[in-house]
Amino acid sequence: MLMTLIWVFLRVMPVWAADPEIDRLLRSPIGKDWVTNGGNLTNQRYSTLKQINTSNVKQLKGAWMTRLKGSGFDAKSSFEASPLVKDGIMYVITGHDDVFALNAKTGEILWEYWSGISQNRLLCCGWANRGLAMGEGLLFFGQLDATVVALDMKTGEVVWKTPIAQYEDGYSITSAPLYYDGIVYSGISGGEYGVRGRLTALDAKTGAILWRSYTLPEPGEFGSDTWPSGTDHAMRGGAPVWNTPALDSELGLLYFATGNCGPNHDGSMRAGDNLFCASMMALKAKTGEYVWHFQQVHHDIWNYDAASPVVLFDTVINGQPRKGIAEAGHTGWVYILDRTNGQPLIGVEERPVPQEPRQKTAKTQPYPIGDATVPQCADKLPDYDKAGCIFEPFWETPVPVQPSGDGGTNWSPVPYSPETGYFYVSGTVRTSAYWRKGDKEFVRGKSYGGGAQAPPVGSPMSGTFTAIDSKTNKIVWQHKTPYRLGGGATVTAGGLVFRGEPDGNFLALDAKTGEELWRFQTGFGADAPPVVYEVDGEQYVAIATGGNVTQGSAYGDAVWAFSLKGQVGPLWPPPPPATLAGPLWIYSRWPAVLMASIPIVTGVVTVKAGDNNKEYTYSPARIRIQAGTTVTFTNVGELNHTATAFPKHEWDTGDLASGDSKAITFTQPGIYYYICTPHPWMSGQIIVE
Ligand SMILES: [Cu+2]
Repeated sequence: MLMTLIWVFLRVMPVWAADPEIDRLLRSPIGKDWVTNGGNLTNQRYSTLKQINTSNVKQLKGAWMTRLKGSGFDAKSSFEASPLVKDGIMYVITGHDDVFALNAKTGEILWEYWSGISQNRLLCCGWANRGLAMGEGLLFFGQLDATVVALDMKTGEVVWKTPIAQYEDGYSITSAPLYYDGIVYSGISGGEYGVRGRLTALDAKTGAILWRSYTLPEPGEFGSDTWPSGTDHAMRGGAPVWNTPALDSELGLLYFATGNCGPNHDGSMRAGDNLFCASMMALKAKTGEYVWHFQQVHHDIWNYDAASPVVLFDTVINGQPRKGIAEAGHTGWVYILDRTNGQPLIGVEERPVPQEPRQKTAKTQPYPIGDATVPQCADKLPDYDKAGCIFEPFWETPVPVQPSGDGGTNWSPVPYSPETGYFYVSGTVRTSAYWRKGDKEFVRGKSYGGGAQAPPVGSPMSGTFTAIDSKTNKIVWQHKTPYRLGGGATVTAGGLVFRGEPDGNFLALDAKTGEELWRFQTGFGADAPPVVYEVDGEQYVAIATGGNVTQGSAYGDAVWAFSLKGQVGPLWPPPPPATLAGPLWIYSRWPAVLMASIPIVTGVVTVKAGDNNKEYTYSPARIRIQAGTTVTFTNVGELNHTATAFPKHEWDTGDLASGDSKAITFTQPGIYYYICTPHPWMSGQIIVE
């Protein structure tokens, strides 16, 4: 009798949820609030707000711009986060894992959390954090020290911290977590350090680890026959998860994509397809149990990892309603599958590919039916015998291949509009020369690349922005962009696609036609995915502008919000990123990079900042003087500037307001570089003889 009563009670009791309001918002179309990285559980980044639309977007201006106190304002950091907004408060995390709460209407800083994270990190690709999650009054995020942290949303106080892996072994977290129904789901990074990829589920209230689901099988587990038997290569084979998962609450499935195999460019010791590298995966959301996988690249040696967040969408194909999932890869293709079972929705063909027996290359590779968003063959270059197309293998002689492992779609989120049925894909056009570098022992916590890829010096780098029809996987329209695109985009019911550019511009396009409707200079590399929200009846569009190491764009520490009533005008353009590859330009935003191309002037003892209407310049930028000479620095620009010796700080003009001057006498012979502290991409040189 008692048993029956309990059974009846359980049957009629509604399902208990720890945060029913957030769960409901996560399952609903995106409205006033933006409560998770991808907007809701689908990662669609489609906002239903339409106060700002194709007819009035030209009036859009800055509502506010807030600088985040220098957090992540340096050459090693990228600002990749989508701000979250709930009840008029914005939460944003920088590349240094520092979190700020802002008044979403005014930009005023309400509280701040400084991670204090140590500067000695094993990181392949710079300092980055792709965002936050929220639920149960807490904000969740991963840190570069492989720790998941929960802060009190009201105060920014730490509620719990859980290390989910050893950072000393090369693990870090760069992806935004996902919160749903009492669970925080976090990925892991470190594919360049011989890590074992995993998805970790934590109890949102306590931070306790509920389960780990590994993306690399142990001997005997499903998929282990795709690695050489009797070896432990799979245990350090990479397949990290560095994007936010999506979740289908009806199917009870969690989805994500995995990174490259390790070692990245040496497949000689890991014969087989190497599951589950470079794959889309589905797990049971409650238990982490494997449900299905789809591998985009077998036995990857090109760094073609699946890095962009998966997108869930519903569609009708041949008259049948279908539940879709899509992911845009480094390969340049969009992979469109049925999310109930991982089978292709439109079609993927396994085709034979060129072979290199020493690399143990896979015999065939998946070719999705449809169009690629970037060119898939390299141009013939003078110093190389070969020009490789996608899946061209290599050994120890460098072979240029396109797309490169830094090409196609990287971490950039891809929005989907249910109105147009299009995906909006950011792409990078870039060739890499690949080579394997001898046999290399695995050492825990050390780089485990097995070779390298580098863009041939002087080879062009650019971008594409493409609307792909979800029903055909074909290009509807495409923009060729002067710079590599990396920030991703967001689409609205107002018929607009918003996206940034690494030269600082923030753009609104017509979602149907691709026509550019609006453009605004933010003053910093605009390489983060925008978000859309509403406070007190007014719609805003916001973007973090802090540049990106991979795009080589100007760094910053700013968040911009735009509205139709906004009054804040554009800033001066920062220096644009390089469009040709060069040895120092690759991952560097070092100020001395372009110095060699600037003429050296003698007989001049006055240096002007902001001369000739070029705000972010010194002129002349390079002078040669005798020891004992006094040089006068004058600010003839509009903004405050400094001239500060770099990197040793031997001398400094301090802040010069417009019209101010400062004289400095140089007694010690030497070669001095200097930068402007508030605008560190401004640089000059003084040669003292
Ligand atoms: Cu300046």
